[in-house]
This record gives sequence, C-alpha cells and structure tokens, in this order.
Amino acid sequence: MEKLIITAAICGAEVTKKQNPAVPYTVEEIQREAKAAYEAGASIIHLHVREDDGTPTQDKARFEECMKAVREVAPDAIIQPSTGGAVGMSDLERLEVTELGPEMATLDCGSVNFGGDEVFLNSDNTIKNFGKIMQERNVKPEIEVFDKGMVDLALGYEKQGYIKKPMHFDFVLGVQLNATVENLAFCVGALPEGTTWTVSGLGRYEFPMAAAAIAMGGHVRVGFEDNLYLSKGVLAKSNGELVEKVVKIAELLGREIATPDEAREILSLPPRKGE
Ligand code: KMH
Ligand code: ZN
Repeated sequence: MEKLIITAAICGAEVTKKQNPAVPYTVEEIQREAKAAYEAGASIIHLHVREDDGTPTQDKARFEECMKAVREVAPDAIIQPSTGGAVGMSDLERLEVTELGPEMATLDCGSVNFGGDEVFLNSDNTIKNFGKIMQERNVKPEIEVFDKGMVDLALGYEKQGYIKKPMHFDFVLGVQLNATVENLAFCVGALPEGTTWTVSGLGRYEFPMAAAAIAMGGHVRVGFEDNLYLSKGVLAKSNGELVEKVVKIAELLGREIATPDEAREILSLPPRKGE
C-alpha cells in the first residue's frame, strides 16, 4: 500500500483558545504548532491564519509571514493554505493567498450549513472561478467536499475543465454527511482511477475515520481545525499529539508514513525546486 500522507490542519478559522488554549493565533504560535505537527510526521500543513486576537483573516501579508515562519521549522513540508477562509469572506479575499504561489490550496466544491445562520457559500460560479485561477497560478487543489453530492459536482467540474486530473479529495465528514465507514466508502467508490483522497473526521470521529482511511489505502487529516481532543475529555496539548496518535495507529496497521517529498510524488506535485 502507498505510504500514508498525514495532513495537519493546525489552526482553522472557527476554533478558539477558549475551547483549547493551544489553538494558535499569532505567527509564533502557528510556527510552534506547525513544528510539532511536522516533527510528529505530518507532511502537509493545511493553513488558516488569524489576527493576534484570533479573528480569522485571509490577508495576504499575514499568510506570507506565517508561511515563512512555517518554512523555517518545516523546510520541506507542503504548505496548503485555505481558500475557504471563514464564513462571510468574499471570493477575492479568499483567493488572495493563491498569489503567493503555494504548491496546493483547498478548493471547496459546494455550500455547507455551518449551524444557526452560518452558511459557507460556494456558488457554481465561485467554484469555477477558483478552479480556473488555481490552474492559471499552478496551484494544485485539495478538493474539499462535505457530502457525496459535492463529490459528484467536483467530478463534473473536472469534465468541464475547471479541475485537472489527477485529483486529490478531502472528505470532511461529520459536518453535513455523517462520519461513518459506509459514507466514506460511498464517497471513495465514486472516484475515478488515479484519484487520491484524505479524510477529516470531525470531533470524536477524527481517529475512527483516520483508522478507516489507513486500512482503505487513503490518507488522513487531523488537527485543531477538526478536533481539539486527544481522547474523550482530554484536550490535546498540541497538534503534534494528534499527529503522533495517527502515526501510532498506522504503525499498528503496518502502514508507513510518507515524507513530504514522498507525498509530492503520491500527489503528482512537481519536486521541490532544487531537488
Ligand atoms: N472555515 C470554513 C468556512 C477550507 O479550508 O477550504 C472553510 C474551510 C474549508 O475551512
Ligand atoms: Zn480549512
């Protein structure tokens, strides 16, 4: 089986220090969390950034500063900024970070109810525009989907030329589509040959979904964006602890962990410059 790519979603836009004091806001805190996740075995850092007071932002200069800080401690990691940002941000704001030339960035392929009045909006035109611009800027999308309908939409965008093969999906389960092995298998079963995928199980579903993905030959995303607990009632002290737990599960199941350069090969990303 292919080696396991672990993505660490270290920050997110919604979680707060009130929920877990280790949630990073400042550049230094983001650097600390990226280092812990990378040293534990993460090859991709999925990145949101915040103002120092925790307000989510898509400010390009803030991203640049944070990406530089991450590179200092995780020099070969794949940095994957979010183009989802936070609910209510404009498309222009969300896309700005792709001007920095990251190797990857997320591309959310549909709208999602986030509870109450919060709707994470991704219209048909938004998705097509993001897909087109990411191709022009040579940024590989991690196609984020929150239900099976979004998988089908994404496959349609590929047929229309807005997304290029080989595709890489992230199934975010436990927001809209329940985090069950049946639902994961349903999503995976729709993917064309040569597509790679990872799963993000929300909250208490993070590790059961990780174990399922490890067994099925998929990849895994963990991190504070999705889950703040190491086990029931025990807050994780860092993103590193969450990654370490995945590494342990993978070891028990006999799956090796991919280095960042091995992850690049699996994802058909060009080798790092100078490699
Ligand atoms: N924070 C959500 C509104 C992504 O990173 O692309 C969007 C999100 C998805 O987290
Ligand atoms: Zn995200």
